[in-house]
Amino acid sequence: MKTTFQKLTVFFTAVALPWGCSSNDNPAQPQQGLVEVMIVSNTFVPAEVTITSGNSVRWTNEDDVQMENDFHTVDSGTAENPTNIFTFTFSEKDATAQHTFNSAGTFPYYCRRHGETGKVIVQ
Ligand SMILES: [Cu+2]
Repeated sequence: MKTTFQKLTVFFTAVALPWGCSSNDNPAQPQQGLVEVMIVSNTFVPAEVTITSGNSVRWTNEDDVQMENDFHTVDSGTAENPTNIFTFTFSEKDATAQHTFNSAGTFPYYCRRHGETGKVIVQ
């Protein structure tokens, strides 16, 4: 009886492991409320966020652009095809801007100064 129980324990541990891994890593799960994106070293972090329609993304510039007389932008669309839904310029550290996404879709954006890109997926 004890031997059977031990075999069952091993069996369930083995099958439960892949499920545990997948539930810890689910990038498609939409975020609610105000979702934060940082601009760090000319990179959007995270570069892709998934939110539910009606929620907002807030970008914060963490780069010390003021000292270098530089800036970042968050412009909707791509450098080849700007969509002019939103355009923000960040000319100092800790500057923020936010946009509320009220319709589903995939919204790429980019910095027209350096070319870094990001994406908001609205579900
Ligand atoms: Cu930039």
